[in-house]
Amino acid sequence: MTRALVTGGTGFLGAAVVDILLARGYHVVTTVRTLEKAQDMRTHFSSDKLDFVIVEDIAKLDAFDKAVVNDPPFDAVIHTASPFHYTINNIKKDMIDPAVNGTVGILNSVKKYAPTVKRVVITSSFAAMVDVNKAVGWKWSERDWNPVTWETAEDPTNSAGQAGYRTSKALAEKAAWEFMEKEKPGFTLTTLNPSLIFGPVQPWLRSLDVINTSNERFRDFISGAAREKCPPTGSLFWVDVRDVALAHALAVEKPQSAGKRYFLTAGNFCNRDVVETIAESFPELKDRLPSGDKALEEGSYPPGGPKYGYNNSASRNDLGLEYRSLKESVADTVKSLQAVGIAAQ
Ligand SMILES: *[C@@H]1O[C@H](CO)[C@@H](O)[C@H](O)[C@H]1NC(C)=O
Ligand SMILES: *[C@@H]1O[C@H](CO)[C@@H](O)[C@H](O)[C@H]1NC(C)=O
Ligand SMILES: CC(=O)N[C@H]1CO[C@H](CO)[C@@H](O)[C@@H]1O
Repeated sequence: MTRALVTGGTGFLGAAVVDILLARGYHVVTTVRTLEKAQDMRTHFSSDKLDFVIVEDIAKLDAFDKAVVNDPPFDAVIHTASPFHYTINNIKKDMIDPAVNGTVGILNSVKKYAPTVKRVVITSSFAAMVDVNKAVGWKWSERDWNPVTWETAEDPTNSAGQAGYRTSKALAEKAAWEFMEKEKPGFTLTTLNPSLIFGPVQPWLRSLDVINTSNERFRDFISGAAREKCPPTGSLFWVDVRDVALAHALAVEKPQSAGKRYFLTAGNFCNRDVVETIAESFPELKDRLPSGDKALEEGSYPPGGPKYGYNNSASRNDLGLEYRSLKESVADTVKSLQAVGIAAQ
């Protein structure tokens, strides 16, 4: 049995990672900010498979010193915890510190206190790959790096709004690879770089905060909030949360993933596709959805279709990942949101 520490297990992605690890027979300990956060999850899984450890503030460099120590000891650590929202007051304090210190901090703690750990997997992001200078038509893959540095992060255009999130993820992933290079610890690192994540929320995540940045467009579609006007798509690529979660397990299990980063995406999408897929699968929701070319205009691909390509073959070949279709993902997302009571049915 593999014993794994998962950080951020009550987040949208972290919960899916815990779910899939337990299904694969792992013993899992997950970090939570408060024990209350763990209550709902506790009722879902028996305590001989799943445990909790409190880590209040992931931005503290020694935050994980105690959490990485377990009896029996861990074989693997999966770090999914990182802030993901665009409401930032202080970019350094609210975004960059938690992301970078959390990442370097956990690597340090594992090196110092958890010598049995052989594999560490970190959730990075497409945000750590984005380079706005890439020409239209570029084919994105894990070879691409966001060019931001600590110096350029000081420039407000690199740290306001969405750029702040991208900067924090890029600097955190760079710091992780620098740590590996410099410290040469006894474990290997794999980073995973998912694009925008859709997909069902775990049934034990009942509160509104699970909607968050990833699924908020679905809430607006099925509640009728976007009926008059489809919001702009805002992202190039999407991927289902269950595929991203499985990739974390596979990265622990497959030796060929050691020392690599992987771009995780199922492909291009636009909001118009999402709306039309919802209408097809849930005809009863039709009058809440934006309809007609005028209402759907902003959510459509630019004329000629998606402007950027992608290459996800490393994730398919090395990890053996097969990506779910948009139709399946959208249908399951809507059902899961209805099941947790988001937007009346
Ligand atoms: C994050 O780490 C830096 C040093 O790398 C330190 O100056 C800063 O105080 C840390 N932030 C927190 C919240 O501990
Ligand atoms: C796609 O990525 C794989 C793995 O990195 C690489 O071997 C292959 O050449 C790439 N294919 C194209 C068409 O760019
Ligand atoms: C779990 C999680 O990341 N929750 C965040 C969702 O987004 C709001 C802001 O819109 C944050 O306050 C939560 O922390």
